[in-house]
Amino acid sequence: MSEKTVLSIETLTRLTEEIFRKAGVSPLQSAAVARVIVAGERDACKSHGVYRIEGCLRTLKAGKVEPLAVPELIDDGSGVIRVDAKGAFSPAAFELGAPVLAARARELGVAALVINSCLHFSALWPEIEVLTGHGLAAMAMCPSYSAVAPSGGTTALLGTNPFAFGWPRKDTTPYVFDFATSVAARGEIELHRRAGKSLPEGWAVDADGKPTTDPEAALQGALLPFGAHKGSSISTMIELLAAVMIGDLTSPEALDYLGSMSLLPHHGELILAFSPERFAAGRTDPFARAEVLFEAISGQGARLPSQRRFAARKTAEANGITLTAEEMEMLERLRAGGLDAVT
Ligand code: NDP
Ligand code: PYC
Repeated sequence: MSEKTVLSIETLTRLTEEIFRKAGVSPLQSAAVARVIVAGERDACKSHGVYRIEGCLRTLKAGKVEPLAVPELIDDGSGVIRVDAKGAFSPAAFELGAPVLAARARELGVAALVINSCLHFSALWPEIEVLTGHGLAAMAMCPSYSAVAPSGGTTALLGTNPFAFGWPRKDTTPYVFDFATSVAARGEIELHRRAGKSLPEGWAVDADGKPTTDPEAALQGALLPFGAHKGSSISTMIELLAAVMIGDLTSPEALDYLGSMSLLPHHGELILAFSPERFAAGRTDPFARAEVLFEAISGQGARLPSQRRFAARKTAEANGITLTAEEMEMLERLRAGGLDAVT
């Protein structure tokens, strides 16, 4: 069994930030990116934790992300707030727009944050939790790049297009789900390949459109949408709302721009925030009624989404984050070598 290393959340955050700064990324961008990556590792979301650092640096080396760009807020006082990420990583753009989005949603009842022109590599739940932290319900979605065949098709066209939702709860963690609209995120397939593990049946087809459980063949072929035509339709909706509607790249266009799925995708994101009190307008208490629903779900023995994640967070906060010898070797290699260490 390989040796494990335990790092505190603060130490891993500092190390991740240092890797990005040494690679030429601005302090603003490095700090925001490190917060999101370490949140993924802390919450045991391995497909969007430290494993993503190398892909970010590879994309930087290929000149497909702007390391020094400063995101710009464009706010005309309406319900649509915009942040132009100017080709940089998405987390700093979100951090700039989120307080304005929250204030506007409380003022108007509903508001949207559009992020344009960003490199997007992260999970969406960190953003959702910022908004539930303001007592708001929230949704977030974005395209990625063509990796998923539409239901009934055989060739990669749609992105793995994540969709996330959150509902605030008093005195406990929020209700949050966040999933790819493919059966699994592409990051999961890459982790299976690295670990030499087969995929479960029904996740992917090979380059000839035939079902496969070989992760390498799946990466050359296409993933499948979750729930057949249902996931395929939700994924198409995300292409329409979070790419076409906001004037940004769709998944096929993002792949054309990059030329390779070994890099991370450039496109936009759409985040919606709702004030439950404003929508309920005093008819009922939306928070109390939501609790009745959550209790009925848990009462059947079903678990709420994000419960696994919140449990992992508790453990990491108490005991630190455990990394494998391979993960530590990768972090040290990138810290020492910067962009030269990336192939
Ligand atoms: P999973 O299938 O692992 O999990 C999806 C969600 O379902 C989580 O909220 C999870 O909660 C919940 N869940 C899992 N099992 C159960 C269960 N038995 N009962 C109730 N809830 C459950 O995620 P994916 O592989 O689809 O996606 C992983 C991540 O990848 C997401 O965070 C997504 O944002 C990200 N992603 C990002 C992309 C991008 O372009 N930026 C593209 C695609 C994906 P829990 O965590 O507690 O298990
Ligand atoms: O895991 O599918 C994925 C993914 C694509 C871009 C970022 N994550």
